[in-house]
Amino acid sequence: MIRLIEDNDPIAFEMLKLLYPHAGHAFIIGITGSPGVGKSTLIDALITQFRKLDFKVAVIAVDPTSPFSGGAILGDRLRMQRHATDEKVFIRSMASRGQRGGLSRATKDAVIVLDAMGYEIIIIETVGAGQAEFDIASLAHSTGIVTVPGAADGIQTVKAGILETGDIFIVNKSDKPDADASVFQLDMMIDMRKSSNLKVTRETNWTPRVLKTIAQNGTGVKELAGAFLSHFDFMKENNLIDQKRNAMETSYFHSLLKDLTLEKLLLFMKGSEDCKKVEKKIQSGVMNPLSAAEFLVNKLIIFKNNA
Ligand SMILES: Nc1nc2c(ncn2[C@@H]2O[C@H](COP(=O)(O)OP(=O)(O)O)[C@@H](O)[C@H]2O)c(=O)[nH]1
Ligand SMILES: [Mg+2]
Repeated sequence: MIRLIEDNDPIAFEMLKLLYPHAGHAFIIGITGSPGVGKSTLIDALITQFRKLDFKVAVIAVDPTSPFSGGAILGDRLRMQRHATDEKVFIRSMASRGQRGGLSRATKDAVIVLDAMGYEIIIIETVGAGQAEFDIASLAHSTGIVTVPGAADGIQTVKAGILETGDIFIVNKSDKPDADASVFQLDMMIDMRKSSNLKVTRETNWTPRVLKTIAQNGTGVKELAGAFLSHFDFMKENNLIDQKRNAMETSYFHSLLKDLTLEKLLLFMKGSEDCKKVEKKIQSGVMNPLSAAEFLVNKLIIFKNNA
């Protein structure tokens, strides 16, 4: 199914419609942060913790840089290789290449498939910074932001406006110097947000937690798994799951609307007599491509007036 989704196969769309009613039970965790901070290593360790609690776990590693770097996807998979024989663990990489509707929609499609298959925890790994079109908060119930010791990364995180989307902050590689300083700095920033009356997180009064980990040897990962589960419990206890679900599904609906509108309208326009006429005018030099495109799109105002 995920292969069909990646290929934009029309069968995927039909199958997703059938699968959708069976989804909606999983706890979806987003793990984001700059390349190299240890997200994949951390997720590998998280899988171990969640498996101890007998959860079925799926991971989608989304790396938009992979079509260029090539090695990133393989690296992610290698780092989680020890779970390869566990039939209650599923790990898949998805690339942005070929995704008409952007990575958010393809990832959501894949989440629906895994959710319907009964995976209880679905982890999405994504490179955080500067991905405007990939809004992890609209895909996950709980978002973990991974940083490493050192002021530079901390400041960069805040600059990117990521602080607001984080439910749990992780200072990984805390075997390196200055981990406590980074924890302190993040705690302070969260406090500042709270006292300055800005929303700490989007829709809750959940106070984000800051945790230290060493992903390589699993230090602090049990606590991290616990923190994610307690955030989920917090959402359930405060009736925030429905609210979150509504936001997630509306966002998905909007990305579908965008895709389908573009797809169908483009098909319609390209097949129209007007389009053929205009193409001829471009070829004979009577009309330039810019005015031609504008002319055709302006014709759509007919729809607007009828609505
Ligand atoms: N010293 C140290 N290195 C780590 C730790 N966690 C991960 N790494 C290393 O950091 C590098 C990048 O890790 P990776 O999980 O691929 O990072 P990602 O790009 O965020 O997914 C790898 O060489 C890891 O072995 C840690 O806690 N301490
Ligand atoms: Mg990775």
